[in-house]
Amino acid sequence: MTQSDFITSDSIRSDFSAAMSAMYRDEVPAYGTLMRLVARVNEEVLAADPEMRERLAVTDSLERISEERHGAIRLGTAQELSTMRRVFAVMGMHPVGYYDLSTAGVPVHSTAFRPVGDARLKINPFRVFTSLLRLDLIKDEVLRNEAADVLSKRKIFTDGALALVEKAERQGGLDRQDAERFVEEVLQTFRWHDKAIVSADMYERLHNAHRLIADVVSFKGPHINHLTPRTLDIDQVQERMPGEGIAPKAIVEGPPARRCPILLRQTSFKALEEAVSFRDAGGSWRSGSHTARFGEIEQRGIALTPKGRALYDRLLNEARQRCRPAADGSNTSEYEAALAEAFRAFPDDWNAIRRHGLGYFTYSLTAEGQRRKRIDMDLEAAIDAGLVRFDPIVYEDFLPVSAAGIFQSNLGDDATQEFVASPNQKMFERELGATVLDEFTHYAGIMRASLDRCLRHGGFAAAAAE
Ligand code: OOG
Ligand code: NI
Repeated sequence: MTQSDFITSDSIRSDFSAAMSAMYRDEVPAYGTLMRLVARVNEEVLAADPEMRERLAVTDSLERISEERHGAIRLGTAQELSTMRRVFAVMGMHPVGYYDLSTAGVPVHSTAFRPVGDARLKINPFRVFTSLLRLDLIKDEVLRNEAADVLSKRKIFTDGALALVEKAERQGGLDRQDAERFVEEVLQTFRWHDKAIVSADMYERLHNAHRLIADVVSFKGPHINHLTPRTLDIDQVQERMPGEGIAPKAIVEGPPARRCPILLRQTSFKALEEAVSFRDAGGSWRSGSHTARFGEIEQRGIALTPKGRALYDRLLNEARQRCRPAADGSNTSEYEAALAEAFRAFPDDWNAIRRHGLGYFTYSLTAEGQRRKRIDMDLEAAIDAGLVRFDPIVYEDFLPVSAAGIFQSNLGDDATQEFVASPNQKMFERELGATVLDEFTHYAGIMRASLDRCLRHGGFAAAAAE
């Protein structure tokens, strides 16, 4: 077996993402409806906005849009998390970022497994928001121990999946046949199971402690709880969802609608109540229901620098202090107005965002710039002269406040519960068995590399690139 017989991790990720999407479409038909709506809106946007189409084409990003999606899972133990890390590594997905959701009343902390680096993201940007349940935040000690006991006994990966992960690690890759089996085996972990592994009584007690605890502990595996396509116009999709028989949550999370989209805007449809059955002490099955799976869409904008992110956080806080969005939608327009008002302080022009150091961009030589042997001017002058162009770098990560809003809306809005804020990245990384990549460092690296490329070709004054 030589290296050249191996399938690339990027191609395994693409195959896995497609397989997951097909499985979820079968399991949750509303996801298929949403996908079709998003595809239609994206086509319309591209037809109406040639400038956006051109920007996406120039940056090789047009193809990825229709393929793009993220999913989310919730795990129960450190062992599950660290094995999941090894599974995702085979597909070229690595942990980026740490999200503490305890502050928002959700007893988990999370990371996003995703491809790292511009080229890999362009091939297929599939990501999975992965949360680990924090049993340490459950107050009831008896329940905590019972839950830990159930979790310690379950096996969420098939033997075949584990064997292939080990093989991939040993060999440094998988050949085509193994890669196909790997996708098939790993997919099983994310399937929905309608037979719970706990009794109706225990489910009830877990559910009373927190809905999310019941979701994680009661089943054989971490069913994928949503898959989110990327849209180029989230307001359009939100508006047209009811026409397709889908009821969206009251507000779009994240920044307001803008000419220059920043970070991430998300909305979802409510989780479905699905039939499940619980095992009684006597071994018989009792029917009940469980609510976990939902649909979500998102629109991605530019990745912000720490300075830009601080401004975003401040403005979002300001808006939410003025008007806290009600789950029933009764003050949606008031909230939207407060949000738009607050965000007037955030420049809405790519060049202003760039010059203020608020966002990350890639730089490249234009056709004219490439024709020049040497560019004897600084970067800003080269941009003004049309020799260098800049394009926003897409935000590939998540937002804790938005994630909390999505969690809440799907857990039932009455379920808001206080936990002591206790971010613990060190503990998370210990459980993960690795450190998470800092997203800002990553984006800064992509920007830097693009500048260096320009510099090598154009040789313009280096000082400008600082
Ligand atoms: C994850 C919610 C977070 C997002 O897009 O912010 C998320 C979950 O409900 O498990 O997926
Ligand atoms: Ni999501």
